[in-house]
Amino acid sequence: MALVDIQVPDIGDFDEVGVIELLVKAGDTVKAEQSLITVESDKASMEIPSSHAGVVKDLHVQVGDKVKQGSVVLTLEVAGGAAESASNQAPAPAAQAPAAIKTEVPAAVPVATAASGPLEVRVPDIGDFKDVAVIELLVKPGDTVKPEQSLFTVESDKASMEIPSPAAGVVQELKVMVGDKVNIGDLVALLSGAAVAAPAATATPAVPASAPAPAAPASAPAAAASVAVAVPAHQPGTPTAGLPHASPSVRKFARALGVPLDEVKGSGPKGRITQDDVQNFTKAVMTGAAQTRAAAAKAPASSGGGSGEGLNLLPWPKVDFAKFGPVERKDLSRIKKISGANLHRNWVVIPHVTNHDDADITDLEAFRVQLNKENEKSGVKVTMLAFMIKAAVAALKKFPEFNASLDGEQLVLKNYFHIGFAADTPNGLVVPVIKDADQKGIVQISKEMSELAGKAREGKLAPADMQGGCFSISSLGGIGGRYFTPIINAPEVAIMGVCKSSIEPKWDGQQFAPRLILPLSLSWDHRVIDGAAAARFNVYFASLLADFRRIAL
Ligand code: CAO
Repeated sequence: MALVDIQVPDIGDFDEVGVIELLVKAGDTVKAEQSLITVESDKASMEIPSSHAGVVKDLHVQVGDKVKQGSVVLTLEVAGGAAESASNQAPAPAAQAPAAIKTEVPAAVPVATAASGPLEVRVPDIGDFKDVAVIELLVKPGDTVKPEQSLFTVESDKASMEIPSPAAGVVQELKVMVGDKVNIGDLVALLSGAAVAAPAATATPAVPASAPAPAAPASAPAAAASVAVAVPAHQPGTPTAGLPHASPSVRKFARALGVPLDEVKGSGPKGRITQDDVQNFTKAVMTGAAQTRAAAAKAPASSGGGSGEGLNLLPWPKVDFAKFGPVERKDLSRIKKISGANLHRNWVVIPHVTNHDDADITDLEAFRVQLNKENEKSGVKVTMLAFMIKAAVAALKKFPEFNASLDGEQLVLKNYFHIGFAADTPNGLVVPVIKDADQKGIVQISKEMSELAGKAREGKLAPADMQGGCFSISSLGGIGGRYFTPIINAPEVAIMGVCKSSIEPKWDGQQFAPRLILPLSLSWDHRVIDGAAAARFNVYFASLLADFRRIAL
């Protein structure tokens, strides 16, 4: 047995760095290259690895200490001769190991493509590595990022590193995917609206001194500065805003355990998540003291806290269809993939009930036809759906629990009236939303609906066109059918489905009279709404369509 002092190696451009995490304790057995402590400067965090295998005898640093090259981190008891042979193969620890340092690397190198164009983000000098694999994307197109915010994680056989953004901006495009291999200089992302931080900062290497400074293209800092444009305001609440603060090794550890890091509370400096935090979170979940959000979503709070068994379904049948006849395969459209996943969740999570009813729209249809004749030249066709949107607003005002969303064990009651309508498009179903329908007239609603339906068919709806809905209407009236069960568009709690109206004989007290009858199918969330309220909602909604003057009462 021999004792070896493990020292801080050459950590590049830093005088003194703070110890922010101890990754081992006295008595631990460590392998060569295993990380011992994490240090952090104002530019980067790094893990200091062990140059030898052995057992930790004494730790010489504590969290909060400042260390620099040559500081003794700990004393290791190594197997006889190993110390000698290790030091025979390589210089003293202080001089070795830079290649094994796990580090958050300098901000990716920005390259301006044009004065007004997006900023090209390239892989900076990440040290002695070639062909490192992208293992995690930490942002997605549309995300607003801050300077130094990590964009993605790469991993070689020795280290995992997070590549930070060189500037604030909006991620316009990601040029890499998980599994891709990257090298210094590779284009990884385009940032729009980017304003580059002080060029000196992006050019300063935060890697071991043995690695050359980031090979920024000659024009980079100056050109980057010249593209500085208005930086989009940082939007709290966007997914990137809450990116968990953790070192690469803690991220790796959490990934290995399947722990959702964004749900772990960090106890380290500046809220940094430590390995202990991840362990404690895991313990809490295992003992039932805590629940992950994914588990909570499977068993919503109002169902009693998630003690239910899983669905325990049979596997999906795997059939070789070609055995039975010719087939062709087609990818699902992007909209179908997204809406399918949402519909599936809503159907499985929400206890749906559907009440069917009828509305006599004889007079309303006559009025609508007359209106359209009068306004033939206006170019706006008043639709039955516009009247239904107005009737829905009145019904939501009368029955506020229909204009609500569940948030855990609370009901969020809305004082605004945004009504979505299902639109059938060649690529699938979308639900554009008429905002503030309570403040708009029938003609304006008809006009907006026709514009939104047109945009939907052309695939030009913006996300904002489909957000904020309180209640939805799905009309199959132009197509056919009698009744159906619409799926609630979560987090809304009810949806009105309408089918094709038809003339039916109705008893008026003395005789049968031909009336135009509209079939209604109201699906509602039984966690929020009761059957009696749903029946009342339908009766009221139908009464408004039967005599639209009631809407003014
Ligand atoms: N009963 C009888 N006829 C009706 C009707 C009803 N309930 N609703 C509409 N119609 C008539 C219209 O008057 C129109 O007739 P004219 O051309 O003679 O004037 C015709 O049907 C076509 O109407 P439309 O469908 O173009 O207009 P709309 O306002 O009724 O609907 C929109 C617009 C965007 C909702 C519709 O085009 C659409 O996409 N519907 C499908 C929604 C859907 O897919 N729902 C299912 C969701 S669950 O998978």
